Amino acid sequence: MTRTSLPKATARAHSNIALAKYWGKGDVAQNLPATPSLSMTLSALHTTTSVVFEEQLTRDEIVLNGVQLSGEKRARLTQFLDRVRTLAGLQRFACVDSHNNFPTASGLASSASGFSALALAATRAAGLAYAPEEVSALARVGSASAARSLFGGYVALELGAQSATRVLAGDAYPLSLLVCVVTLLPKDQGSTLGMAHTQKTSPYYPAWVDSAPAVYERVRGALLARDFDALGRATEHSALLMHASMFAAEPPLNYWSPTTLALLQRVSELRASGLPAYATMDAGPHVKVLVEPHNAQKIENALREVAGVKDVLVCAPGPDATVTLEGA
Ligand code: 2P0
Repeated sequence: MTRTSLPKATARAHSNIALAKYWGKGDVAQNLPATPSLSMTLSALHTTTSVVFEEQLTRDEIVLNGVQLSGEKRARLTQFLDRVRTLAGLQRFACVDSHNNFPTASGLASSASGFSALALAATRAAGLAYAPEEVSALARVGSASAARSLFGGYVALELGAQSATRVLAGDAYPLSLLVCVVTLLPKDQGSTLGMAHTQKTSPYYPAWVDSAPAVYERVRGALLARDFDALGRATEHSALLMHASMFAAEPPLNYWSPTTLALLQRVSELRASGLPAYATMDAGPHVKVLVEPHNAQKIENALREVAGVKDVLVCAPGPDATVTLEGA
């Protein structure tokens, strides 16, 4: 391929929600997590990103959901594109157009699907024929949770690993995750700063990092055994351990709203009434509820009735990230 015929690459990556959480960095420069994590890729939430490197551009042009990015948000993405340019020996700037089909930067893992789609589209647009694990390692540098979004089903980012790996295919254990949307607004404190603050000021952070590997093993073991209750209990425990470390930061890092608590209460009541359901929360007020598909409709109906719930997005395990090329 000559440099005048670089293609436009369009990638789609699905968001993911960690059942065993990542929170805190073991190596900031390489963006390696301090905890192992395991997620479910989400069928209903995705980012679509096209990238083309063009000779006539004098800077990267980056549009997210129809709006030109500027400032720090743009800088984070141009730094990532610089890395791709270096890897490809390329000097051209890029035209990037990205779209999320769900609220951005609100605790629904838009950075996971976003950096995953960008890593896949940008490498292919730059002519780099990377294997999925190499794209995953690159995406991780942009945002660690993005390493997991390259793969469908259930995916782990093990402690110290450069890239994520699939633990189980989605159709081998098709659970449902009900994403209860509590706000459409972006969060006040992004994950990267939030975890640095927790790491620096929370006396519970070391306890979180110490306990995370055993909880990760519980999540992984229960998933492989298809033991729903054990999986759900370990999933809730991971989320609450992580949030406890945030609450104990100074000043506290509280991503919860009254609706978050009302949803947790409702999940607990549903369980007591014989409908197995388990909750997890990320860096935002939304509550994601893990259920078995045959109970999903009843539980969804109950969660929609909780005051403050704006929507419930029903997800199955999502697919691998994909990419198409035009003009190659
Ligand atoms: C996770 N989260 O495992 C955890 C649970 C949020 C709470 O990964 O600094 O956007 O870009 O590597 O990946 C969100 O953190 O952070 C996240 P960076 P990222 O899904």
